[in-house]
Amino acid sequence: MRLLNPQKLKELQSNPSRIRNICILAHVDHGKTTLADSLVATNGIISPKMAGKLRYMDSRKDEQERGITMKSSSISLLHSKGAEEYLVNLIDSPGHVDFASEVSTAVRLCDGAIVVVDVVEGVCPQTQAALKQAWLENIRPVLVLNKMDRLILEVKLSPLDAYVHLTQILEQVNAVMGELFASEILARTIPEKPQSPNDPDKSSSSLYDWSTGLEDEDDSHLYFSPDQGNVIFASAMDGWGFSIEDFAKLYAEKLGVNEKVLQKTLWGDFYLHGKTKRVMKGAQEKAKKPLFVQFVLDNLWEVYDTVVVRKEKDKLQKIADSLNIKLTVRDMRHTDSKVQLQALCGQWLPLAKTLLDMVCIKLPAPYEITEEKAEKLMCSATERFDSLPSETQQLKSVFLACSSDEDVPVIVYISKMFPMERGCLPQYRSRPLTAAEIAQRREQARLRHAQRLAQSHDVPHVGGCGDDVIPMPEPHLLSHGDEIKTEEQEAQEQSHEDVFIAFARVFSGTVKRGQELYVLGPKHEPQSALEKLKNGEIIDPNLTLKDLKSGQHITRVKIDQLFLLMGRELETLDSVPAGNVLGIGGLEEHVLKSATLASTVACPAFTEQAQVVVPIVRVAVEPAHPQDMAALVHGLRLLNQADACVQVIVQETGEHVLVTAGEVHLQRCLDDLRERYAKVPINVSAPIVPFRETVVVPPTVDMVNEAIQDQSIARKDGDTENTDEVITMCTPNKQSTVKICAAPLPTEVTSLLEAHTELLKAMDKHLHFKAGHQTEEQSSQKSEDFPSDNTSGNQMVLTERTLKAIETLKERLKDAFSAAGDEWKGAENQIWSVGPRRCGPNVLLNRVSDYDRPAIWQRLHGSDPRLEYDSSFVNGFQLATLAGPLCEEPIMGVCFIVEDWTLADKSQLDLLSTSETTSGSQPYGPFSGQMMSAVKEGCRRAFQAQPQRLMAAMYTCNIQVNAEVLGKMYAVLGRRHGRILHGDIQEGTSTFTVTAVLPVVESFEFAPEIRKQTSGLASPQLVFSHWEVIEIDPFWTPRTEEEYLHYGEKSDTGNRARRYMDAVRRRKGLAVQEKLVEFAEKQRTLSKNK
Ligand SMILES: Nc1nc2c(ncn2[C@@H]2O[C@H](COP(=O)(O)OP(=O)(O)OP(=O)(O)O)[C@@H](O)[C@H]2O)c(=O)[nH]1
Ligand SMILES: [Mg+2]
Repeated sequence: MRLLNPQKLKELQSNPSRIRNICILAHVDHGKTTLADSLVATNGIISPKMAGKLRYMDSRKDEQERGITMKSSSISLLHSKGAEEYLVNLIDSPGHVDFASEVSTAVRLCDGAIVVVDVVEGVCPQTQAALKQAWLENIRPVLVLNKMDRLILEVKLSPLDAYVHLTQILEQVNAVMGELFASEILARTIPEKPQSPNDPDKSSSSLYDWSTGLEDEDDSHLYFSPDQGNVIFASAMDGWGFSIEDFAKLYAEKLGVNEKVLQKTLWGDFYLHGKTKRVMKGAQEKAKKPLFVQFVLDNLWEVYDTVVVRKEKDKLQKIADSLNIKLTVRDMRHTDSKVQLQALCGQWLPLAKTLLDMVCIKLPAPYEITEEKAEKLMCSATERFDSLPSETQQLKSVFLACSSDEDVPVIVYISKMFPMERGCLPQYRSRPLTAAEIAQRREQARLRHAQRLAQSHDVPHVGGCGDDVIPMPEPHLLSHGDEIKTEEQEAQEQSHEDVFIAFARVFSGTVKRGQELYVLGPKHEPQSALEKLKNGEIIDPNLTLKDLKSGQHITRVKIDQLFLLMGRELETLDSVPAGNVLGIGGLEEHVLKSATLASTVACPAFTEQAQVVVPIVRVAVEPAHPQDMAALVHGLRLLNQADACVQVIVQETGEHVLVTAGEVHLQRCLDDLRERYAKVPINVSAPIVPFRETVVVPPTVDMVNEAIQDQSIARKDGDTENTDEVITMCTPNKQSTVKICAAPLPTEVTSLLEAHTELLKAMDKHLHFKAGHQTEEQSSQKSEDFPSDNTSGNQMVLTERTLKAIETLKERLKDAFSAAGDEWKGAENQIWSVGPRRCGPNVLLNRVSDYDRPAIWQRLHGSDPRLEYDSSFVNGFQLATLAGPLCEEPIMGVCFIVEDWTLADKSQLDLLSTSETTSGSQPYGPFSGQMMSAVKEGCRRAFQAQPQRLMAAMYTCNIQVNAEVLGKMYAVLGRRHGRILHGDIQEGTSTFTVTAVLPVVESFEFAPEIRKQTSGLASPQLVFSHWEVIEIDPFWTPRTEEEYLHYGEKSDTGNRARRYMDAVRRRKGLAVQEKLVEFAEKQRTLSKNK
């Protein structure tokens, strides 16, 4: 029974106040999909009896098998709240960190979220991540405290203990919200008067009192609290859930207390005074039962005790009667007591109704989109909204209006493309035949039968004549029959083919079939597009994505298929008004992963979805049979389109590399590739894990913790050339000399740079942009670097906030440098460049006494002749940091200090270059190139002159284990070079929550192993956390007596860093120093000995 009929759907869709777009967010396994089942069951799509078991939204086979959700999917539900009807577009999202990008795609389309927390596990890393994502997208959350049944049956808490436990969990969730709020306020607070950089009193910004901003802001609306009506206590599996309101209503009558009062006091430190029957404060102090325990939890515990533990059926009947609930005879007879419990609680405290009611009341409708959110969608955080062209700025009001009128611009955002078997599309689905069609088919069948009969009569007669003529059926019949067959076959084949459906939301206007819209790619910029259009350029309607040249981001498309998303199915629609989530077909050729559809090119591309996971696990793939290469390439293309997080890279070597978020994600990608997209067997390389290279201060103890007497021993022996730390490099034509040395950057500086990559990128882009656009005159006029006035028009694109962030970063770097020691003082003003890619965690420091070059904070200006080659110098440094000498992995945390840079006279240089060109022989190539390679080589050698180390990417993981298997878990972690950061026992249980770090390179098969070792009790979530130095010199071999004693002559167990390094070098085809045969012995031939 479907409650949604097309007419009603249309009505609801065009009334934004009756639409709610929501998603369910939580840590993995906290019960999102189970909860979604309950909601889906209210619409009769699945039977209420199956709700919680079916996990309807997990439509993929592997999702069902593994029991985890891997993609976000949407379903439209009808909900009646009293007389009002609502259309709820519900998106179920995955909780596993590997699929965090799917959460981003879901959150982008929603206005509200249901955050689910397992009350036994509490707030977990992904809960925090989900709350943060919701926060960043400005969507309002409500909270479901799920799995309450586990507190009763599994952990066996008393109602009072459970109450205390629940308050703690609420506190944890609210702490996360508070933190988000505080960080937002701190980032938003700008010092009252933006200071111009020439302000002598510059340092006062660091004295700004941050706390004032926090105190002024009202944050009470932000927190979850049952008395605010935004918290539900539930057991999704048993199908019940309630809010404080439900019980307040119930008891207001019974106790004769005002309902409003009860609503405010049923949760919290209140108790009922026995004699006066009045609600009093201070339950804890007076050791009284809080109201919540007395009236809510006690009852629940009692029901579970009676029905599930003691299984007293007659008492169950009594409870049912007292609650006015009818239990069917069938339920009562059932041997599984959970069935009776579900029947009872499902009627007593209906989860779906309570939750959907709350969604309709507490979560905003699409037209309530805030101005802040609209700006956030249209303009990235580092740029100023008012730097957008005025046509674009005007569109903000269109977002806010959420109107579906004919004359407003159409704006649709596509957050991902998802695959669907063609056969599942409504137009291919077999539908029940109408009576007329059945009659027609019957008639056709009768005709065919009659003809066949007639022929069979004819055949013997013809044959009897001895004629060779073979009876042929009527020509038109034959062709008709054949046609049917081939058509059917084709349809069969086609039905297994995948088509891509865009997962989208209409933000303004109405999309209709047949309408023509612009497809704006993620890099589209309205400014340049508008200019081009004004210059008479038109966009060819036949263009598709693959025809686009660089700099082009727009195609045009005629909308052909619109769908209502119904979980595993789609329903065809003719038009969709603003505020709705929908599916759009036929855009494969136009959209790669995400895009904006609009009726005007003034619409900006929506800002990128927050990427929360760092894709870190790579593999190289190749077809098992070389002739399948084309199929693999095609498959990779489809996979890339279908998955927001996956990256497909073709390396220079021709290798196809897949970059994925983690092991589970990788596995899913490979399965998809094999079975769905490429449909050919493929070979997969061992996972490729990135490393970083760095230098450290010379160690003082050796591998067996003995003090090193002679520092030169610690260095590579025999390498006399490298003992000098300052490297002098000359360009091949001897016109320029640089002196460079390397040193480890203070850790604080490295982490600051690492944390502000985006900011550095924005700054670099801005400075380059400005440098490129400014005339000599302008640049000499303006000495300030980031003018905070808006006089320079559209060139001034960085927001106040970004400017302030840059200022803050500089201040913090200054602090970090001065804390690191005297030799670093003032280094922030000597930063020549950061790298690699002009935004990385390495610094090029200008300590050339006579080269007065502005630091990165400012635009390049001055008259030094060396400035001409400055960019070559910087590029040399960028190249050097991109691939280090150990195994060509990027460098991290290294400071390259340039001590000296001399350049021959300009006249001499000019002379040289002209003589080179005239004579036609350029022995060393252009000078800028020479400069670049000299710097690159200098950096590399300076790096090698220091004690070098590899850095490994580290995962953190939270593991919840029972005390009994704790030892085994430690053993597994130890074997994989992991470390425990801290471990806590959870109150009232024997469960330990352990936080550990573990190198990514050692993490493969970690989850299955730990599950095996702990008999399935622990299942870790691995999240990339940071880079860590591996404390072993990759070139180390035993040198001292003790080391020989401890590690043996070959030290084949000791050097982990060497092993990693060699593996990388081997993979990259670099030379590896190793002996294939060591201590060779002549082998005996066994057979001769017999
Ligand atoms: N005891 C109990 N178990 C529950 C409850 N809700 C869900 N579960 C169980 O928890 C497990 C995970 O449930 P799912 O609904 O798949 O969890 P999920 O949050 O969708 O998981 P992902 O999508 O993989 O992140 C299943 O085995 C459910 O049966 C509940 O209220 N009580
Ligand atoms: Mg799920």
